[in-house]
Parts: sequence; C-alpha cells; structure tokens
Amino acid sequence: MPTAVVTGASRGIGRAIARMLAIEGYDLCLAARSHDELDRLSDELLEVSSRIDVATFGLDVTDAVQVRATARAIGDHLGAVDVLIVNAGIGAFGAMADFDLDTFDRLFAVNVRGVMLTLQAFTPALQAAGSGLAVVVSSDVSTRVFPGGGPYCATKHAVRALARTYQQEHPELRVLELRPGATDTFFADTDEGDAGPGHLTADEVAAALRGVLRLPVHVRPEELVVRSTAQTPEF
Ligand code: NJP
Repeated sequence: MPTAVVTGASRGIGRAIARMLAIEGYDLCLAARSHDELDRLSDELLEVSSRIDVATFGLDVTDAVQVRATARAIGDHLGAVDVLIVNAGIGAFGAMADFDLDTFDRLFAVNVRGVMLTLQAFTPALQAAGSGLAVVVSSDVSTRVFPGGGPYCATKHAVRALARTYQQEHPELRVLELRPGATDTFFADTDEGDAGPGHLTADEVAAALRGVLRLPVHVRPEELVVRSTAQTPEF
C-alpha cells in the first residue's frame, strides 16, 4: 500500500485530497488541530475504502515540538511516507496601511513556519520511501500580488522559495508546488458553498493532483497551477 500524510486535513482542500488519496488506495495519516473532525473523516474514508488504514493526529503546525513528535509517531506507524501533503494554511486580507500585526504574525507562523517545520520533520520518512513526493500547497499568488493581498501573498512567495530550495537540497526527493487559484473552502472565515461562481471546488483541486500522483516515480512534477476559467489567465 502506498502511504500519505496530509496536514490541514480537517476541511477544505486537505480533506478533499485525503478523500482522493483514500480512493486511490493510500494508507493515510491525517493531521490538523480539530481532532474530532479528523475522526469523523476517518470513519467516512474507511467506508469509502475498507482496505486502507487511516490514523489521525491532533497537530498545530506552528508548534515545533508537536510537529517533530507527530512526524516521529507517523514514521513509526507508516515506516515510510510516499506522499506528504503540506497543506495547512490560513488566509487574511486587507490593505497594508492598517493590517493588524498579530494577524500578520499568525499568517507567517502557520503558512511559512508551519511549512518549514513540516518539511524538516518529515524528511527522513520521505527518504525512507525512496523517491518520496512532498506536495507543498502554496497558491496561484506565489508569483504575483494584488491590493489587499500583501501579507498573504508574501507568505506564499516565501512558501515557493522554501519548496524550491528544499527540492534543490534534496534531489533524491520530489517536490511539487501545488498552486490552487480561488477555491471554495472554509478559508479566510468563509464557509464551503459560500464562495459563489468562479471558484474551483476543493474536489477539483484534488482531482488535478490525482493525475500527477499517477505518474511513474521517475517523473519529477515540479509545479501544478490550477485555476478556474473565471479567473483572469496569468499567461
Ligand atoms: O482552507 P480551510 P483551504 N495547524 O480553512 C488547517 C491554500 N489556498 O482548504 O487546524 C494545523 O478550508 C485547518 O485545520 P484546523 C491555503 O493557503 C487556498 O482553502 O482543524 N492545521 C484546515 O484543515 C492553504 O495552504 C485557496 O483548523 C492548521 C486547513 O488548515 C491550503 O490551500 C487559494 C492550522 C485549512 O482549511 C488549504 O486551505 C489558494 C494550524 N495552526 C491557496 N491552521 C482558497 N481556498 O481560495 C489551519 O491560492 N490549519
């Protein structure tokens, strides 16, 4: 059985990716702060695919001690991690002039420090898999900016830099920067279903990733941008 870990699996894109991986037959370790949500998801996934194993871990990705302990526990449980989905993240938007600095620090703690800690902690488990794949969920804004998006875009530019540096420092692994456009999730204090037309669904992002995961392991997928046709093309 291939194995996968998903951070931020309790809702949104992470939950949709977890469902996709369950259907693809992966043994799963799911992490997020909302342990109850993960347990509900685990029951659902085991109904979808009774042949897989699903374990859940309460985890705040900003807490270095927790991230390292969880990575050790997952390494013991799975042995090796074929696919690591580094997905946990938050959004907050507003003009820089009066952007709340506590919110600014929180954005960087979850979106940047969380990614750094997760990649550091899971490197041995990815290496144990041979050519393990780290999927780092950044954003279509990891290469652009917009008014009201300064701090959030800055975190995603940083995530892109971390993902690319990690790939160069670990040529034995594969690193994919997954860059979703506007997606209907619980992101930035919205509710799934509220986003309206012009957004991708989380399942559509997961379906795009499924195509990449089916590639042979000698293929190094470096970047996947997936956006609704309602968004202005960047090309
Ligand atoms: O958001 P949401 P998305 N420690 O709120 C978890 C990127 N993205 O699915 O801890 C651990 O539905 C939280 O779990 P919990 C975005 O930047 C999105 O849209 O239980 N986990 C939940 O499972 C992010 O990187 C859009 O609260 C923490 C999950 O993260 C990724 O997609 C566009 C945590 C968030 O689920 C998934 O976000 C784009 C912590 N400290 C990029 N804090 C978009 N939706 O439009 C949060 O370009 N989580």
